[in-house]
Amino acid sequence: MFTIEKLSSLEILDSRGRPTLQTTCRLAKGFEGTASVPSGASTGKAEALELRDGDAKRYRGLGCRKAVQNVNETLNRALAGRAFTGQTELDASLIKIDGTGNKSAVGANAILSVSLAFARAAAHQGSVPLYRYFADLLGSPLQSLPRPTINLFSGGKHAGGQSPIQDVLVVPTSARTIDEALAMTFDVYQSAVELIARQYGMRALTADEGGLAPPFNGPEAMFEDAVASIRAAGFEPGRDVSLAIDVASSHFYQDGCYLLGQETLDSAGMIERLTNWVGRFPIVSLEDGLAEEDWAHWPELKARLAGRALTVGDDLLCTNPQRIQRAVKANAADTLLLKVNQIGTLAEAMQSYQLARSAGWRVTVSARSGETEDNWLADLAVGWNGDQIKVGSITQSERLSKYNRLLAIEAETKLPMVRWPGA
Ligand code: 2PG
Ligand code: MG
Repeated sequence: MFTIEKLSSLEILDSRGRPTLQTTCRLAKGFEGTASVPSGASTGKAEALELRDGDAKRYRGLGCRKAVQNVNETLNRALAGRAFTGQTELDASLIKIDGTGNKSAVGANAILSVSLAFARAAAHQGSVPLYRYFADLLGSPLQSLPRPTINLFSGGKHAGGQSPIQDVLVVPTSARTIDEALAMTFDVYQSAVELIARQYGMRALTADEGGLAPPFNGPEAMFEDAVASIRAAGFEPGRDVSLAIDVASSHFYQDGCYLLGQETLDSAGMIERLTNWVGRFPIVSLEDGLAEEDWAHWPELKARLAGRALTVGDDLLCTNPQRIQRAVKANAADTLLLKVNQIGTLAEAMQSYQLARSAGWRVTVSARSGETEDNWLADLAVGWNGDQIKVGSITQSERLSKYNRLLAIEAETKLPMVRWPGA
C-alpha cells in the first residue's frame, strides 16, 4: 500500500519561460517523488484542460497559481492520509475529485503533477527505477528502448509560422543503439547548421524545441535541406537516416480546406500532396497529415501511406481512449502519438496505450513543445516499450535531459533499441 502523507506544489517555469507545476508527493513511509508537467503550444481541441490563472497582469494570464493551490489545498485535503493499492486507484480518485470530463475543475496540469509525483514516490518505496515501475504498471516486461526521432527543422506554431508545417525530424533508422542514434543525429544537425549559414545567411537560431528555423521557401525546401544535411553528414538518406514529419495540419485547416502557404487544398488535394512528398522524400512517419476534425479522410490517407510511412495521430487522437477507439474502428491511423498531459493521468494514458497496442498500432511517446528539465518521459517510453520517442532537437537542456536519461537507461539495462520496420 502507498499512503499519501502530503502533496505540495510549486509554480516553476518551462522552457518557454511560462509557468507550470512542480509537485512533490510524500508517502507515509518517508518516500518522496517530485515531478514537473509539460505544456503544448500546438494543442489539439480535445485535450484535457490546462488550468491557467487568466490574470492578464501576471505572465499574460498564463500563471498557474490556481492549479498549484488546487494541489496544495483541494487534492492534499482529499488525499492526505489515504492509502492506495497503486497508481490506477490513485488516478481514479483524482478523476473522481475533479468530476468533469476534461479535468477543468482542478486542472489537468494539477492532476497530472500529482499522478506523476506519486509514480516517482511509489517507485522509491518499491526500490525500483522509474522505468521498471512503469513496466510493472503495464504488467509487461521491459523489452526494448524507443528509437529517437529528433527535431531538425521547425515551422508552424513552434517557429512563428514562417513555414506551414511544424516539424521535420531525423529518424536514424540504421542506428542500433541510443548512443549511435544520437551521435548520427549530431552530425546531421551540425551539417544542417552549416547548410543554413550558407543558404540563408543565418546563425543557428532555433525554435521552441531547438529545431533550426530559417525562412524556408515552403515544405519541399525543408525536406530538400534535410536530405542535403543527411548527405553532407555522410549518410545515405532513406537507408541510414530517414525523415519523420509533423504536418500539424489542424492549425492551417479552415472551413474544410488546408491553407498550405499560398495554396488552398481540399482534403483530396492534401492527401495527394502528402503522398507526393512521401514518394519524393525519405519520409517514413507522417503525423497529423490531416486535421483533427477531418475524420472522413483519415482512412484514405492511411491506406495511401500503408507500407511506406506511419500514419501518426496527435491532435486527431489527443491520447484520448474514446478518440482512439473511434480511429481504430475507422481504420484512420496506425500509430498513436502518446502525450500524457493531453489526457491528464498515467492510468488513462495507459488505457490509450493499450487500445493502440491491441489494434496492432505502433506508439510514439512524445514530449511537448514547452518542457522542463524533468526526465520522466524517458522512463515512461522505456517502461511502456514505446517504438519511437519524440523529444525535440539535440540541443537545449529540457530536451537533452530526456536523451541523457535514455543514455543512462541504455547503459544500465543494455536493452536493445526497437528496430525500424523493414530496416
Ligand atoms: C506536437 C508537439 C510536440 P506541442 O505537435 O507534436 O512537437 O507540439 O507540444 O506544441 O503540441
Ligand atoms: Mg504533433
